[in-house]
Amino acid sequence: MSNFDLLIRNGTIATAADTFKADVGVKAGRIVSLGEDLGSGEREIDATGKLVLPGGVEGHCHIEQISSSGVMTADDFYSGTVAAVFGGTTTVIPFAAQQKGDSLRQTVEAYHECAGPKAVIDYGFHLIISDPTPQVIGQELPAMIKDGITSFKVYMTYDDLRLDDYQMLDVLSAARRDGAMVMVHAENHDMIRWLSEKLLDGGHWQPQYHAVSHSRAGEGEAAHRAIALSRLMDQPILVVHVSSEEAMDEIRLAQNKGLKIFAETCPQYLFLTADDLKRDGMDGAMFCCSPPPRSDKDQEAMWRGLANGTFSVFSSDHAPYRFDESGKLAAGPEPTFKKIANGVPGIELRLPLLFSEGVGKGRIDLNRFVALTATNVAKLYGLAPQKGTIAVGSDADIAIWDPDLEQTIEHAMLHDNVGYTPYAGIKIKGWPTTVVSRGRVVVENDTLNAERGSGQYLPRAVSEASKPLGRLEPEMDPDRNFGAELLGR
Ligand code: DUC
Ligand code: ZN
Ligand code: ZN
Repeated sequence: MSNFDLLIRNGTIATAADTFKADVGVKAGRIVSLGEDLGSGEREIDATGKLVLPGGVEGHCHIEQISSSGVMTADDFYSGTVAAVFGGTTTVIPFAAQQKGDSLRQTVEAYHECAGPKAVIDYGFHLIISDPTPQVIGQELPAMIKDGITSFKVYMTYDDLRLDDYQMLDVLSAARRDGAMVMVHAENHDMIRWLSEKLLDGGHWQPQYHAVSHSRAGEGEAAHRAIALSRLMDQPILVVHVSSEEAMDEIRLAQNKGLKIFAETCPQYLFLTADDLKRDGMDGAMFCCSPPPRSDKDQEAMWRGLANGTFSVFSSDHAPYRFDESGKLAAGPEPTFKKIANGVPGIELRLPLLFSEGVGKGRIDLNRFVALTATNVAKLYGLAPQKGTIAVGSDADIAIWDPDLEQTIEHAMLHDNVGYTPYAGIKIKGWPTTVVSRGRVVVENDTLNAERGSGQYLPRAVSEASKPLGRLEPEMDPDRNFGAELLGR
């Protein structure tokens, strides 16, 4: 009689803290034992020479989402989660995006209907708040947080999504009341609008001008402003998809002052530059995302921020649009840069790219890799310790890596529905060849063994990270001022 449903033997385990040799015993979908000579399993995997890592937790991806200009992503919850799991990710937290006028419950129910029958790995949702009415802030948001949607994204730009500073304060105050994490897309809307109009007036409509219109100064300014709003409300934020040294420096400065400002960067800011948007004809559209890829110097800064802890998480911001009339070119064969659907795919390559160029080239160590791609994501978004680590009691979500497998990236090796990858031609070393989700061996020998709809929905807890510092500005301090009223207590 076997002790375990699954036993992974002889591998090298890495968590966010340690690297050690041990066997992993799995029963009823959870890790129940770590140790030497653990006995036998119904199913055994020999991981000699392999790395046994927590499955990745993807904290920023857009799946089966209609963009604010009405374009549907190429990936639905089946292809999106299949692509994720082949790249070593076992949990995704995509967005349920509120359209103006919709209630948050309506919004989330619609995404449940899409995800439930299709997802092959476990998933939660962040909300995107585009319409923070008093009803949304006062009733709907607290109810959603209690239901386990404990994080939401707000935008400082995009015509149909952006919140002004007053609305941002309303959202931060609601987050403070119930302990939710606020993710901020930080770019200065009017700087983008002004630059775009001037560029278009001058006949500069091609994809490359997208990068010009989304300036570093505008990203840095918005990051600074978001931090000031967070400081006034004493409510942590997470600045998503940081692309520029300027924005990163603002974040580092705030962190050095002891503020709870978290930050994320993404593969497009390590591997692409604004020059990619200058490729022939409309090809540059394949690299248009916001914020845009920038310079070699900014790339180096992002690597520095990953190594020194400025960034807590590394996400793909997978926003998949095909390079055709269903996606990037929905507005016509030669749209102006303003009309190109924003976003790049990356859900499957997120981990292999960072592993190869980060761990493989000595820029970050293996434990930091695990922290950035799994453990910190789970902690920030209320999924720890169920997800994001290898520990007794955690879900058996495990990626077994061949650290020596060398490949040159091409789209044919990927499982998304996008038809291209911006990372084609890059040589990488290391790939997760066997992937386990809640104890099920879902990927092995390049084959998927998971039914549509077998992923489970994850209601999430309120995270420690989203709790206020308790360090109130004098203006907000109840003992000295009107703080009790201002903070709604
Ligand atoms: N920018 C976003 O803010 N979201 C999706 C993709 C993108 O490029
Ligand atoms: Zn964004
Ligand atoms: Zn995004």
